[in-house]
Amino acid sequence: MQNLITLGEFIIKNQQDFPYAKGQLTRMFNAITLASKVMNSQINKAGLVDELMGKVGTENVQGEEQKKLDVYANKIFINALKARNEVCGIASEEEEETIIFENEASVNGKYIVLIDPIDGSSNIEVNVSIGTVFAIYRRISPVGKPAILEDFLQTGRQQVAAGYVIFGSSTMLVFTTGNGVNGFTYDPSIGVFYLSHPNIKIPEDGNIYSINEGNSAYFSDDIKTYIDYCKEIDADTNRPFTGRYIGSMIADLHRNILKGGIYLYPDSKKSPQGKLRLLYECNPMAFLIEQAGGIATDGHQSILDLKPTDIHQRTPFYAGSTEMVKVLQDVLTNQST
Ligand code: P6P
Repeated sequence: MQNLITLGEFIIKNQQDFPYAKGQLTRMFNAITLASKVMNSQINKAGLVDELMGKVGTENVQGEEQKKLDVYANKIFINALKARNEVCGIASEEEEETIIFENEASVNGKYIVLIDPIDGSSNIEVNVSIGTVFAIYRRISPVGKPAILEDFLQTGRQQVAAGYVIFGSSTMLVFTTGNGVNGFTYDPSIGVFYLSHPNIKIPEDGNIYSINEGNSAYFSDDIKTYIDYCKEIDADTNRPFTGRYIGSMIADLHRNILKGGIYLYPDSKKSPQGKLRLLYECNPMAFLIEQAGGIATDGHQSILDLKPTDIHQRTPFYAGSTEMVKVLQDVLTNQST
């Protein structure tokens, strides 16, 4: 077992990575880890608690069926963050509009948080890993007044911290503050996150490709060409690659970050802008992947350089090991592979 460094000790030891925060990072991560602990205990028994399983019978702004756990998680994370005065506003996949905290303490908060409370919620009923994704920005509007929409529409390059919590065979928090990526595994017996994956680096190359090939009929010829490339026999380039796709972006990306690989959710006839949301799925994951030494692109530029215009906008998303993404980029710019 790694030498036992707790998340709290790690943040204090690395406080210099977050120079503007006198303990504010700690308090925001305390909110996120507290909510994660509550979610961990609920997810582990979701099959036993009718209030947590199944559909709510409503749709979110995306027109997607909301699962009871989506709505529950949204409430837990928002309440935990609201209780910390550092946060002046939140944007959530489950909320059509931004949530602006107008109480006196919160309008002095310097940070906003964008969150997908439960990514992969369709997997809840079948016991497959799901997760929470979050991005933290410093507000650009003046402190002392309520946050404004522009605070939420910054490019991903402006993130001060980002991460995900994966609820799988174990519960892990993986995050970056712009100085590398570190993973913490939760020990529920004592309620502590321990540093288990220090300084995560994604392998430069890999042989796992993750895409929903069931959508192939809708894909562009370039994406079909790349999928064919993944399946060709070529020992020099370790092909055919292995197909791995479980329909939870966080779980698919977590595996590919640790083992090497590429995750693709392209634009297609079925999803003209792609499916994944830029602000609270792609930007935080792109920040982590670039910090871990990989590439995250919309096919033309880094995800982190895309200028948002809407809090729920979607983007094509290709991310993972540098060498694998470069081959895809060659295909997308119609160079030979
Ligand atoms: P499809 C889950 O709904 C999600 O947003 C990602 O977590 C996942 O990778 C993707 O959608 C799955 O979408 O169209 O392949 O079922």
